[in-house]
Amino acid sequence: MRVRNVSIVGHSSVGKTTLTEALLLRTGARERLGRVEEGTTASDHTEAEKRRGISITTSVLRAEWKDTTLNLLDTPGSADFVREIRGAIRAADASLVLVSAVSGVEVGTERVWATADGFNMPRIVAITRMDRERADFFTVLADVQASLRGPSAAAYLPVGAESDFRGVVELLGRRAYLNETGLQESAPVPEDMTALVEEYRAKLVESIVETDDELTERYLADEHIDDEMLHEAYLRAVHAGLLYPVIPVSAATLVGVECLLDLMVNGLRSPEERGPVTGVDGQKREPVPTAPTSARVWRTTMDPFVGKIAYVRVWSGVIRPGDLLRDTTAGTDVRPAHLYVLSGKDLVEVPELPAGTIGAITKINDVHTGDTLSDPARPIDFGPLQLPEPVMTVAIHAASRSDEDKLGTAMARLLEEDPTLRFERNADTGELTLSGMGDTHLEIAVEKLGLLGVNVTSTTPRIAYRETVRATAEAQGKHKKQSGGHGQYGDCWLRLSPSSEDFEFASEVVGGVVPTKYIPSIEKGALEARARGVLAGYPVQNVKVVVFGGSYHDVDSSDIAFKTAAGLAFRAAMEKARPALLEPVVTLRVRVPGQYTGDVIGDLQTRRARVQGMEPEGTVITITALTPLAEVQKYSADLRSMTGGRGAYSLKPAGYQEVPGPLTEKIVAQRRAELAAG
Ligand SMILES: Nc1nc2c(ncn2[C@@H]2O[C@H](COP(=O)(O)OP(=O)(O)OP(=O)(O)O)[C@@H](O)[C@H]2O)c(=O)[nH]1
Ligand SMILES: [Mg+2]
Repeated sequence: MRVRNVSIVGHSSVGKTTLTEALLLRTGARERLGRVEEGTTASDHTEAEKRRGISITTSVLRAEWKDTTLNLLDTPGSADFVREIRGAIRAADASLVLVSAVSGVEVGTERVWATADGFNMPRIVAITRMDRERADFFTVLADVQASLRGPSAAAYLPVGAESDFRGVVELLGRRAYLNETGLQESAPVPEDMTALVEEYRAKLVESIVETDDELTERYLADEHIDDEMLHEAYLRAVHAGLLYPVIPVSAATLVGVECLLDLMVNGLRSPEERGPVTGVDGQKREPVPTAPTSARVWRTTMDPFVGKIAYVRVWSGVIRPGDLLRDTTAGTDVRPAHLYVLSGKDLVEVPELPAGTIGAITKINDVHTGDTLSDPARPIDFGPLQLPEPVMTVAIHAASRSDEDKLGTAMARLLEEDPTLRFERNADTGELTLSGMGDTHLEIAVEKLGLLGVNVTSTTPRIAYRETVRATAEAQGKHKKQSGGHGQYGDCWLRLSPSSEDFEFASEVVGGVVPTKYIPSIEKGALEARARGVLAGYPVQNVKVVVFGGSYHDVDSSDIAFKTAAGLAFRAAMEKARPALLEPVVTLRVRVPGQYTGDVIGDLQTRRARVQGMEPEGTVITITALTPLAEVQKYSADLRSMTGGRGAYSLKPAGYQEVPGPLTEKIVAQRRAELAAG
């Protein structure tokens, strides 16, 4: 069985879905070229995708070309959907990386390239949109070779460019393939290109020779290398990921598409050629039907009709309906009922899923994204998918009581499907928050809740401010109620001072002015009081509390009286200790193409950020800045509009800093109004 499992990856909107559509049309899997703008592509089949004109999930599209089955995994481009991208790259055997002939290498290109490196993926680079104005194959080729690590070399050159892009020249064979009549026809190399072809063919030959010791020797000894030898070495190198061939295409005019199909079938490795896969414990599984069964679940989704669908890549053995499989990640057993191969939204039932296939299984509810399924007699675990930390958070508010009751279950379903979402109650603000990879990601999650019958709204989360003291101050707290009968009496003096610890408590009471047995109650009182600072009722941190005086009453003093007295003393002392408001700060790392540096830094300065460093890398630059969290809660959308979707960022908590005076007044006033309004 000849199969090629290929993930189609690249920056947002570079043209992955459109090229997939072109590949399907050229192979006859589709009769008409669907268009993203019209919502008629095979890949972007969900309502959310059609409405937004972007891919949100990875679709598997199936096609046949020259006796080979192609499983094309069309991935989303946006970093919001990193789980879909990484899962697909790992489930396939090679990657087709798209780079725009107009805008070149972008942040999204770099990201998928690094992921493909992480999984040692052989790859082809397609420079697409060659029919667009300002398309420039040679500049972008140089950009690819300068910015993306590894051995990329042009294997094809374009004939014409922009609206005149009408074919490609295959360099090794010195043959042109022109699409002047729609379908591709082979032709001699145009005369005006012969010098250019020889120049780039020589570069390609050099790249091929470098991958093969015997050829290197012949080359250095100036011995003749015949075309067949060269071609075999070329295919071996592409198979093994020692050479990344670059080809120009246009998904809109289909020029170069047939050559790309040939390159995928002849150049990329099959599941068998990929060789054994290794489990976390070092066990290996041969990619053959006779080996013990093993598979990985690379994505799961909830289908309104068939329920949960688990997308699997079968690494070894064969899965048949009713087989008993061990989910080694969850430690449970599953028995798949129905098996399918996929093409867009269509599930085609099949009698088995042998090693090397990408398919789907239903009726296995306890299985999650990233799980390994294997023969219970020979269990193996391939380990979880490494996923980045969320970068954006919203507060979630249920629309009604009944929505609130349903929220937990519905959210659990979302989290099961998508491990890059995080749902929690913020310990400081008490808000329910949902974190994810970006604003689009979170919007879609809220939409999905709606589809599950739970109406919620999302808002910018409250900031968990803190308070502290900047000076040392002392105060007395006296709690005295003695109006006949058993009274209450507690009296203590507290000193508050700044501390590098979160909270410190000590006693400097001498002479028993406050009996030792009440000291813990004083500490408790101080601890309780620090939960609501005097400025705006936020928790107090970095404070040292010392009890150094007081008095007691033999009968009326009690733990509760001293706890109350301590609370009074704490607040009174804090008022005098130059209280300050603290805000959470984050380390923000922004990656953008160099030309946006000025805009991004200018914008960061309006967000009270402190730039800490800039690291150029090829055409992209990483800016690191310490930034108040309050200023970057909606950064995902802002960065997208500043850079036309060409930037990415991550953020990590980095402690607290003092809020500037005027802003403190504003926040305190707002908070006091809220507290007053209850
Ligand atoms: N002229 C021209 N337009 C193209 C080409 N490829 C894609 N486009 C257009 O570019 C836009 C984005 O194309 P998509 O195929 O959705 O891009 P994508 O990479 O799948 O986008 P995401 O899935 O959102 O990352 C659409 O308007 C396409 O019509 C091409 O080769 N030539
Ligand atoms: Mg797409």
